[in-house]
Amino acid sequence: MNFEQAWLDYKGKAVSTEVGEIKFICADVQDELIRNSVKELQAAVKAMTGKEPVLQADSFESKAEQQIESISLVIKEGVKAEGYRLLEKAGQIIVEASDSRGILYGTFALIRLIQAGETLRGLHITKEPAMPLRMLNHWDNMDGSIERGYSGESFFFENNEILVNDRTVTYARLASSVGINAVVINNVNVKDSATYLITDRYFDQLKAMSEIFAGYGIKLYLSLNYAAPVELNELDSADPLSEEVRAWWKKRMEIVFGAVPNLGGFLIKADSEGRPGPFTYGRTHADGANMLAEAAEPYGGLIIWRCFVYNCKQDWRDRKTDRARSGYDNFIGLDGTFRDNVILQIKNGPMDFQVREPVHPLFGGLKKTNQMLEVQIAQEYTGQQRHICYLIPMFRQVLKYRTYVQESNDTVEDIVSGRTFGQKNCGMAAVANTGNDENWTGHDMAAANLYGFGRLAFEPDLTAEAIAKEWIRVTYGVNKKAEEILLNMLMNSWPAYEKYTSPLGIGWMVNPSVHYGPNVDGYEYDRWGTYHRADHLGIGVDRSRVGTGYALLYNEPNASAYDDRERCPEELLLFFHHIPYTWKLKTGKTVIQHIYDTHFEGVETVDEMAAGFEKLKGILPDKVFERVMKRLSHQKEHAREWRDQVNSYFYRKSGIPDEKGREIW
Ligand code: GCV
Repeated sequence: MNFEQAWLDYKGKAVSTEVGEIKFICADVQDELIRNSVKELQAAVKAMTGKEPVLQADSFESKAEQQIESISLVIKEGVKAEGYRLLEKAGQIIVEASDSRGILYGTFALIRLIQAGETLRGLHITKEPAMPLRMLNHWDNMDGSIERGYSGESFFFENNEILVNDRTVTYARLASSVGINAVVINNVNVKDSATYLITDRYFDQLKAMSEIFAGYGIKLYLSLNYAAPVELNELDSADPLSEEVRAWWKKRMEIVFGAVPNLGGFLIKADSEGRPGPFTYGRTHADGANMLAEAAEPYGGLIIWRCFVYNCKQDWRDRKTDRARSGYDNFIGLDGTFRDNVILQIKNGPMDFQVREPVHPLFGGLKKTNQMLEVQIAQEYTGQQRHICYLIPMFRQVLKYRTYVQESNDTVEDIVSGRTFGQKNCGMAAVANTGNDENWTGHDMAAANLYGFGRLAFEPDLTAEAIAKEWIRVTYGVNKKAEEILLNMLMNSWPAYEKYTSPLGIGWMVNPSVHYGPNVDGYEYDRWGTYHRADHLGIGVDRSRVGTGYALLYNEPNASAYDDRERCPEELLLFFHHIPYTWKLKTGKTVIQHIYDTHFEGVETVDEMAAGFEKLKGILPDKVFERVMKRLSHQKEHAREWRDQVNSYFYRKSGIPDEKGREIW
């Protein structure tokens, strides 16, 4: 299948005027990453100017200081690992870094500047990545399907085989161009053939893939089946304290790390949604994770252990069990018991990637454990890449959230960057939104989330707006009108989606299993622990001290604020409290009126987005325009469906009419 180059399509892009003069690239290309940096630069400059710069080994003394004639890639101490410096001196552009990954990131940064038409004169920029691990988690299955995939099939797997081809290389280029340095290629729900990824059935292809990744500074990771010794028919137990099981994993790790160079380690979903884990043997998550970590340790391997553990067979009548508590309750008592090469991977919120959730209380709860933040750019609950929903503003809010785990350096960003506890094994992972669609992400606008995630993990101080602007420029060139319209669409998209879907932090209200489209009671009488508890008087889950007590899992002052319905941030009000429809919000509106108003407003914003986008006909490539327009018309219609179902449901429950007398069914 054909595929596009997304933001690495350099043709026809606006260019800094100085670039036309670049004749030479100077670099010592012993290292593959530097070779790839040079290749990228040559291709970029050629596509943008028509002239390919010549590679020369020696550094270049500019003779004509008036022009910028060369770009030099230089390994030099001075910037932190993986960081880079960009300088312009007497007509020479220098990309400096202390390692070759830094050179690669610096090169891509330079290309971005050129694409965005920035001047290169007087360039003096130093950047160092905030987070050590900047990771993509693909939920790709080996039959080619993708769990929660909305952009076609997998480009890693097909018919239980691993695919290694041109697309692998372009993928690696795209990922590394935004600073991604780790990729898990298979679904965390490891079943069937995927269990065999750690056997010689797949080593040749894995090796080939991992070598391509290595050339772009990316470590390959695999999701692991916790019960592999049993499911591979080699042992009859996976008990983490059994000597036989421990020896099995030691041998297995020796074999896998020996066969697949550049393997970073493993991601594990255990005792969650039917996946096997140490609970089967009466053991803890620490027992399980540490067993694997000990086995992987000689090879520098990391064990990334997910905290998404909850009872998915709850009785909806039970008001005491609270799914939101479960990640915390399962892991907090294990703080400090994990080996140094274990990282706990924690979803941004305690439920499951809803349009609005509080920050997971394990951030700020755990003090002696390596932690990673998991977000989802696959838009499972946020419009499935048929609706526009630019998620970087949400991720940034999560990163900037103060946990009060200590007086300063206490934000989620501080924790996952290693600043809070001095940990080096930490970072941020996103569930990927790619597939084998021509444009990689199904919705062209969803590429902003892929791009933005990498950029944010590298530089969390960039604003969501700055990232969006940058993405627009590098993808569609510098065009004022396109920038204004697309930026507006992206920045309004998450607020709009929140408005026309579930209100005030309550979440869910989607069709079970597919998680698309409105169904207010879809999960109300189900076993998944995801309820809104609406009756004729009010709505919301009481998670205060007199409810499930979840609010008190936070450090002060967050705990008291969440616990108190008067002080609870209103966007989370129904997550924490059961509130009467007549309750007055700070805007002066009642909860019910807020529900009606936001649902009408959300739809209006989508209409405005679509009207704005229509003006880009002839400005964006036709193909892109058609694809986005088609999705926007679906979004317009589908947002109305959300609005009407949610508004009608609450009107019928409460019997309270809309003050503005609009049509409610
Ligand atoms: C990979 C949610 C999704 C599942 C997913 C799970 C997880 O429940 O709906 O498809 O499984 O999260 O994160 O493990």
